[in-house]
Amino acid sequence: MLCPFARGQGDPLAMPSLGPSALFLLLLSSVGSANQPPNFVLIFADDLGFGDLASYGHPTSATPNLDKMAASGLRFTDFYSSSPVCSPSRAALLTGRFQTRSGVYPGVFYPGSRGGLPLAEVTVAEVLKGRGYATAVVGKWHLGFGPNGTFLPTNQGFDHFFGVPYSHDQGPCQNLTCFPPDTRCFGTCDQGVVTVPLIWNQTIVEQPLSFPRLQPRYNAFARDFIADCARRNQPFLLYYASHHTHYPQFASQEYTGQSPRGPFGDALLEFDGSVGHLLQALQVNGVQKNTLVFFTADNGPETMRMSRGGSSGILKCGKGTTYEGGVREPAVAYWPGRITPGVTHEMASTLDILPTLAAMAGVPLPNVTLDGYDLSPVLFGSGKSPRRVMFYYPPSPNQLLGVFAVRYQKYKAHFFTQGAFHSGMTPDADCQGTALLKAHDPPLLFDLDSDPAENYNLLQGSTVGPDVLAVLKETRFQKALFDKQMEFGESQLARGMDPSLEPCCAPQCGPKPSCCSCASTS
Ligand code: CSN
Ligand code: MG
Repeated sequence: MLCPFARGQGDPLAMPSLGPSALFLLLLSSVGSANQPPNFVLIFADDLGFGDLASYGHPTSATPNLDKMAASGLRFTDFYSSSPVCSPSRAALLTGRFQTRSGVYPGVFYPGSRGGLPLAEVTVAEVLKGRGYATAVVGKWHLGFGPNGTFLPTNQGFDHFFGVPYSHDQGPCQNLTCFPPDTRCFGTCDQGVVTVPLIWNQTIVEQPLSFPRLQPRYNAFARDFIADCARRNQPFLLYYASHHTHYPQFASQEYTGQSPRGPFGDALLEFDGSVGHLLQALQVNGVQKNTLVFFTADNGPETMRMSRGGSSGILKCGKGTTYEGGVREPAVAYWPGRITPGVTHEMASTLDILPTLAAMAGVPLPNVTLDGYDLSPVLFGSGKSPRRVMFYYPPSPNQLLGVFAVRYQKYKAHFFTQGAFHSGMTPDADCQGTALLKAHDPPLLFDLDSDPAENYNLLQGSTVGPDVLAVLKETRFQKALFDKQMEFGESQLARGMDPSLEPCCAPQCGPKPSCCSCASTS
């Protein structure tokens, strides 16, 4: 039987239960490993906005564990994802390179996509394997499936994968996302493709998967992975890529109806609960003193879902746009005893994760062009962020236009703006899908420290001083320099789709896609 939790022979996560004396030995052994490189837990939320957490000002969100992390960790106010949509932002997180280099554009991967994150790209998991790390990803991959699962995480440096290869709305989801199961779920998601599979390493263990059952299974998998690594005294990278709070929102029985914020709040509460489970697993296994936990999200809120779609708070627009709401995200670095609690306004990005973890683990950087920096000075309070500039690509970047916007220190210049259907349904016309691509010459220029909402163009009005003109010149220079050196990799999304590549638990069955249905084997 194919069961991720089976503790049989040959199971990579097999673990005997530990008695008190074994636990004592385990604690001793972790004390004795002071020069062992740290463990890393990367927590990545999906479509979660800058204004969605209580610790970022939301009045009704219930996120006690994330708030605890924020209160006893380092909370970022100026942290950026590399893209306002999912696949490219994940590609950048894992490679430290803009999605344009790896070819993860335009848009996002679909179940039958031919392409994926190229195997030649070096992921943070592959980097850390160079120092003997155990690596696992739990949750949403969204960097391709491809022929025979070519692009699955197990071919990108991860020892284990337990999760979904793409977004959970990329398949028919009638009655799959709500509890109790016979209630009418909200939305039907994508029709005409296979139902969403749950995959363990390379094998489909359930199709369609039951979403209200999913989070408890993820929690158990993550706990077993942490326990197994702790027992073997092996450093680890756990990349926990939650489906929450992406549409369609779901939650297990424990969390359904528990939040004052409705289905979005329930999904967020369940996500927060899983963060609590992770922190507890670190504690129980005695590795919390040697583990950096880093939390952020892939892109801004999908306001087209209205009250189910999340909030960018004070920031403008959301998912799919290069306004702040599309890419600026909550982020917390948590390592009690090593990282001083506080708030930082230093600029940082998901692009910086790979260089930072590599430095902390003492492994060399891959021999490729990186777009990230080592954030150690920010995390450990020894200095300023090495990142002075951030570049903003739209979901469909091209070489002709280059980056849409540049942030230089506290200033942001928009050279192009465009709305997105994902950012619709708010009163701001600039965010809507009907707001067409617009070039700005001179660019729209904002001071994000005094005007984070991007309301007041510094170049509008009578008095434009020399300081502002100097900034204008600098942002133009930065854009030109960046666009000139950027090498676009071959587009993986332009390779198109082939329905026969969609994951199917019964490969020889017919007619597809409806025959691809198998009961749980876990
Ligand atoms: S995303 O959401 O994967 O979190 O970016 O589920 O951009 O066309 C985005 N898109 C399906 C999605 C499609 C998604 C798109
Ligand atoms: Mg997303």
